[in-house]
Amino acid sequence: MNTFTKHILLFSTLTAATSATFAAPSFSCCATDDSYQGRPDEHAPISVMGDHTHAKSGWMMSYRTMHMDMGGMRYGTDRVSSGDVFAESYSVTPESMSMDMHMLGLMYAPTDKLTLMLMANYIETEMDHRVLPMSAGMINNGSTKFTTETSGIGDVKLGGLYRFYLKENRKAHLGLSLSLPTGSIDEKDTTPGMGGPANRQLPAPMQLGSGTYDLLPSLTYVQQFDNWSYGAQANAIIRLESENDNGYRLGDVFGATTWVGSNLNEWVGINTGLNYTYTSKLKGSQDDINKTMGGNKTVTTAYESNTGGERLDAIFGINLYVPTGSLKGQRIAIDLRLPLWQDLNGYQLETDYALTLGWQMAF
Ligand SMILES: [Cu+2]
Repeated sequence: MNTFTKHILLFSTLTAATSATFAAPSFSCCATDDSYQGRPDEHAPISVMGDHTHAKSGWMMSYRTMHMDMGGMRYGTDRVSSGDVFAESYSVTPESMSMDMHMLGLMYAPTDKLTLMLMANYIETEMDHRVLPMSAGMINNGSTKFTTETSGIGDVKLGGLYRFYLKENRKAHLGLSLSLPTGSIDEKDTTPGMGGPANRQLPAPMQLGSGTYDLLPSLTYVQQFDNWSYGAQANAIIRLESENDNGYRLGDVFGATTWVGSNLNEWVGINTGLNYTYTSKLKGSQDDINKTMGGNKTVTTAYESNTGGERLDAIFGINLYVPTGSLKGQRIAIDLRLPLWQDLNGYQLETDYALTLGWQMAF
């Protein structure tokens, strides 16, 4: 936990320095319904979901695209090589993975206190693997490399945000969404195995959905000052079923995020934050995934011992807001998440970065 404490201290110093450096224009303060609208820092960094509510009869459409890159394996907090993974009797190890997610969102507020949300997404993944050279002839036509890909719609989420607290420049809301198992968990691609490469079921990290109904609760607090604001959110993903149709359920997730936003002028805001995520292990055994092959283990992603862990990310973002004119109410925002620390269970790919770009239009 020592590293963790150091990161927290570093972050506090950074954010304090940021807010002090960027003295920005004055906005009417603060979180009463009208004056709260229309500031770049009215929204959190774009990768934070369910961060804001809308005033009665307000609508918002949004599109976000997220690109995540993972490269190199880890065991706990240590980087390991493909050779290290093979030394643990695995025949195949992932080397890198990328994920692109396109998210369409709709928000509508029937009352000042309640905002309804709907989100659908489209996911594309790609994973590069290395095969134990000694086994390559037998399971992969002699090649030590292969790549798997999947794409399709993910899990649809619907729910609401309820603002239960609003006082001067402080506000808080509770969120509750249900994730429907609309994403496929039956994605296949060509992978090595006994008898050579063939179209086979892919492990859970490459699947497009959880395969279970999941509950997504959240609690968000925001305090707003003349030129800057800060917020905090706790959220979770709780799997409502003990297993999906393929004999497993993904781990539960608990997340905590804090951010500070500062307005440089009426239409540009910068923000920075920290996100901590804990994911528990996958439960159950993945059906149709081979776990032994000629006395060796197969691929690391087939085993539940190589799932779950903790991660701390730094967030750096820019929010653009159009305050007047025909494009009034539109926002474009970008943020970058960089892991400061990751402690993964077993052997897993480490995350290098996640970049999110989004467009939002309120009407
Ligand atoms: Cu919104």
